Amino acid sequence: MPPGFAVKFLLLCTCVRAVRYDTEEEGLLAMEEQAEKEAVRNKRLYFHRINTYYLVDHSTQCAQLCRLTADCKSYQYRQGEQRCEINNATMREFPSHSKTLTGWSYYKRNAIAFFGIWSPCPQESDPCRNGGICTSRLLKTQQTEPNHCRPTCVCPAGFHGDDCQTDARDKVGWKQHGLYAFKVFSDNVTPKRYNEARTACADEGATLGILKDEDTHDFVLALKNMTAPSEKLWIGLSDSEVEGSFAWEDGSPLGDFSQWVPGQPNSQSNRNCVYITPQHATHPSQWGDRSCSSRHVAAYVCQKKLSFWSRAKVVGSSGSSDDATHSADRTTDGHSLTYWRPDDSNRYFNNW
Ligand SMILES: [Ca+2]
Repeated sequence: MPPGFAVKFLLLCTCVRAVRYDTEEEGLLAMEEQAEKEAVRNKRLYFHRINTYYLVDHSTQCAQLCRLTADCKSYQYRQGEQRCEINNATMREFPSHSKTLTGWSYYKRNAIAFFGIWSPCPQESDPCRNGGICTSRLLKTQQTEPNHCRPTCVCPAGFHGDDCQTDARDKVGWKQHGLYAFKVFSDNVTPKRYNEARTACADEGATLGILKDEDTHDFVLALKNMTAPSEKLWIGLSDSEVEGSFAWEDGSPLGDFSQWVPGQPNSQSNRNCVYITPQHATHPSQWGDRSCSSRHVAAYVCQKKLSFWSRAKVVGSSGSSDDATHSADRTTDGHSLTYWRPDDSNRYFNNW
């Protein structure tokens, strides 16, 4: 540990009020510039990945995740996928394990000069599980964050809960596919109408499944065929808003991908909701439109986004919990160096 780091760390955890970080953004920009100079473009290291994080919208965040992971020796980031991979080895150690792959950038752990902007938690007060990493948020000035000695857990995709203790990837039927978890529900005794299925998904913190590509479609079909192969299945697609103009539940129009049964949709104003046909149908596992109030569709699929940040626990510097819990959604202010902002505060959280 460099000597300067230890000093900064001590200052952080004793909450010394005199510490000011007016130049945090300049600091980040300088670090980012330096790191980008050291990036190895279009390279990815294989076989040494110890964690993957999604929804990481900047390489600097990936640097932080590496920095806060004890075993991290290198990291790689793909902007297009907002994907950050943490490795416990370097390309220099395993040159034959690196491959050329467009879009990836590879960095050594120390690509970013580090001067205490981010701090790990003391081990004794680290509540994070399942690969979650613990960090203290640190903000621009002492005025904007009076309680800056608060470790929070950053959960890998697929985990959530205060301490990243909940594994959402494979629990009670939810299965992870990319950034989402899907679950097929079925009840052929009291089948749900489309809107009832939509409400049932909302009760799960989810939406009806959005199957914009073949990969996702096949994934959902596999789920369906495990639990409800003989049922029809509502998906989150309808033309209720504008007849003939099908749109997904997220508001986006039906794109290039579709799996209509030949002759469907038959564009009737009383057939606005889309289902997938049963496995034994004449045209198995394809799409048809039918009345949204039909009770002949006994299954539906819900999806929910797996959050990179979920609920972040706030603990005191002594390690004791307090009641404050920050829902750390990503900010929407468009600032490239702004990461997440707890939504229970209107202060100038510009970091985490
Ligand atoms: Ca219609």
